[in-house]
Amino acid sequence: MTIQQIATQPFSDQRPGTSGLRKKVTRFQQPHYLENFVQSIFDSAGDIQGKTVVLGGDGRYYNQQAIQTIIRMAAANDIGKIMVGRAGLLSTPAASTVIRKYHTHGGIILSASHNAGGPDGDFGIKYNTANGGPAPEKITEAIYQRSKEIDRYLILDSTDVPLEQCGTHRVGGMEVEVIDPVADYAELMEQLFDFPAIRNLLAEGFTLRFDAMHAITGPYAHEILENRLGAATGTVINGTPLPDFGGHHPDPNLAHARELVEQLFSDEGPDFGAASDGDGDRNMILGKNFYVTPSDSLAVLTANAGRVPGYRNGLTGVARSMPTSLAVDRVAEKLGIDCYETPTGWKFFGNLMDAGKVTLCGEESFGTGSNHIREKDGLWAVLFWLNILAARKQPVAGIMQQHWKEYGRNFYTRHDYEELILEEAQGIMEHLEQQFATLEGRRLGSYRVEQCDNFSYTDPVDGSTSSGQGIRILFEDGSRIVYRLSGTGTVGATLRVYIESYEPDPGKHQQDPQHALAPLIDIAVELGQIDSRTGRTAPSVIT
Ligand code: VG1
Ligand code: CO
Repeated sequence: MTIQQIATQPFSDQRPGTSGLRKKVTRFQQPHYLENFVQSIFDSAGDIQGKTVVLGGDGRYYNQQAIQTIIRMAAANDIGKIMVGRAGLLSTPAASTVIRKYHTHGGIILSASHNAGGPDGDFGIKYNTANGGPAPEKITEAIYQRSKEIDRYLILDSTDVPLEQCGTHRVGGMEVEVIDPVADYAELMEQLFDFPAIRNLLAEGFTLRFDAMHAITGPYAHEILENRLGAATGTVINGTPLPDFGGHHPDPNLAHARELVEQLFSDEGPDFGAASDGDGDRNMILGKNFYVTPSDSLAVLTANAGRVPGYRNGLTGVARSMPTSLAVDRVAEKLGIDCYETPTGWKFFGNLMDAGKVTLCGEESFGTGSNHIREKDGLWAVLFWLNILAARKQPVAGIMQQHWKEYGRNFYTRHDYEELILEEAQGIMEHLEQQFATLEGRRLGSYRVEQCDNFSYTDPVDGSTSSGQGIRILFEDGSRIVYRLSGTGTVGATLRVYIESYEPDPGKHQQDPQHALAPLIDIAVELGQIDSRTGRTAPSVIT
């Protein structure tokens, strides 16, 4: 086995987005494309010689080939040991768990999360640091800079490593340990949650359905929900990971997890439903005939954390991404703890958690998590809810209604316009910024604009600043409209419009959010000139 030094030329499009580098599979299949990016990671990840690195992915198309290539490159770059999930699989939260538990130097996660898979779908790769979290912008930017000047990569001339069974192998001077992808994660979950109480709840006849969407959480959910908690066989649907996710988007929302939603909204449906995404870090929570908005979910978890063993000693603080609704802010205020507002993307929560400033955090995009790891965590959120349900013995809808009664309701919706022409989408953002000066103080319908800005964040721990994180139109009554361009798409541009208003009156809490927010939605479309600039008369996805 010899180390080969392969001459290469830079690609200009390897800047990581909200969560790693995401491109079409066909782009990644171009000669040297994957290798250039992996070498750029190794060149930017500090002193990796002799260190241990975790490796795994969500099982999507190209996962297998990429894993073998990365193993050969790791060996050629003098990495000491690779810990890889069996069959090359590791959910994003499980990868974070393993990095932390075994104190590794970092990890490489192969996933394009909720994006479609298969030969014509998307692929992705991301680097996590020793705290188990996504590399901060300082490092992703260094990787990008390196990718622009790279002229060689190192790879070992070796055969594929068998990954189907746990065990250890040698590749050149490097050790490869194939680990059970579920065990460490399941053990951590047992430490955090009251498994006996959840087991009792299920034994009493409480029923649930978990949709793994043919993605990575299937094996995790079978083990935790069915084997360890005793949920009936068949609780987990679409539980076998497939390279193309069965042709669907592994995106747990009302649009893409339709089968599950139909079950929960039928008379003979289960009491509780949940789904997770491609790489297992997102969650959707459903009750009988009831959908829990992700921002509300974060607020409920925060308000009820005292009922869960892992959080019984209190929360140091909470954090939410800027577009996430302010529902959790109200709970934090009542609890007397700090609430931080960060830009979109989990990498911004890492410093706050490492510094002990926050315990729970979340995003409106079906992401919730805590300082147990440094990624958002889909099954963790499901178990948190089950623990609350076991403790409170009330239906999901009842818990939510009571929450709104106590704190008021933040009506919330996100409208996505997908696959827009990039220039048109940028034009909307520029047009909005140009209106800032004339908007402040102006009356729009029954709302008065108090402030507009493009959100900028200074990390309270390391002082780094991230600007241009989304346009905010803030109204005097606390309502908000936020506009952002997505950083995870691979085709054209996706415009996300987030709309929120606060309703203290319980008599008005039963409205449909699309109805309650209708006047603000109209204002959002008008201010952005969305119709005329894009030719779209409706969003592609509403969540
Ligand atoms: C989206 C979400 C963001 C999330 C990110 C990664 O990013 O809005 O909240 O952190 O996806 O999640 P964007 O830039 O497209 O809005 V995942 O589960 O795709 O890793
Ligand atoms: Co994901």
